[in-house]
Amino acid sequence: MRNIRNTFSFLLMLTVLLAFGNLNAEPLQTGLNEVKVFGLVEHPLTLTVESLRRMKAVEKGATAIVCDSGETRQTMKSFKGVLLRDVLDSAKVLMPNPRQCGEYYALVRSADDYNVIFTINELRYGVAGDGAWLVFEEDGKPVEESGPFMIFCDNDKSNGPRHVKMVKSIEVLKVNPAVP
Ligand SMILES: Nc1nc2c(c(=O)[nH]1)N[C@H]1C(S)=C(S)[C@@H](COP(=O)(O)O)O[C@H]1N2
Ligand SMILES: [Mo]
Repeated sequence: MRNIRNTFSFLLMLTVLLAFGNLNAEPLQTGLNEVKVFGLVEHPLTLTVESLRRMKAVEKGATAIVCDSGETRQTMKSFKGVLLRDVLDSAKVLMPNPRQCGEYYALVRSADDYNVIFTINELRYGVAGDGAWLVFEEDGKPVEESGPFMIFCDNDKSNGPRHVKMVKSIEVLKVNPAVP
């Protein structure tokens, strides 16, 4: 009897602890409070808002997310993020044969499986390198519905299609040849 009572009060305590523990957690909608960077990299990373703040974080002004149709889907007064190129440079892409540099890419995956690739070459040598941001703050606050992390390329002609909300991970991969 005593044992049963002890077990019961233990379970009750555990439930209360878990419930209040959750209330104290950051108010994130998706529960995705980190971005994993892995694959063909020397240093796999687990990025959080705090670790991104310690990187080369930049704040930029008013920006609109414009769909392929021309429709403006979202406007931001400002946003803060780290260049995807800088994220990949800190993970250090493993490329044993530099002649194959054109075959590497970063696959950005989201919680709802809307995924986008950026090639390593376009990030290093093209305009997307200066425009593809891993964003963790918008309008001076944590990114809400689309966050806590999103990636988009602010110099894309239409930046909606390569806007990835609820970013979960960034995988570095090399293309696989198709089987003829
Ligand atoms: N995770 C995720 N990101 C996404 C999408 C999506 O369905 N899931 N839709 C994309 C599209 S097509 C556009 S135009 C922009 C803006 O879409 P929204 O109006 O649904 O936010 O987000 C992009 N990012
Ligand atoms: Mo879109």
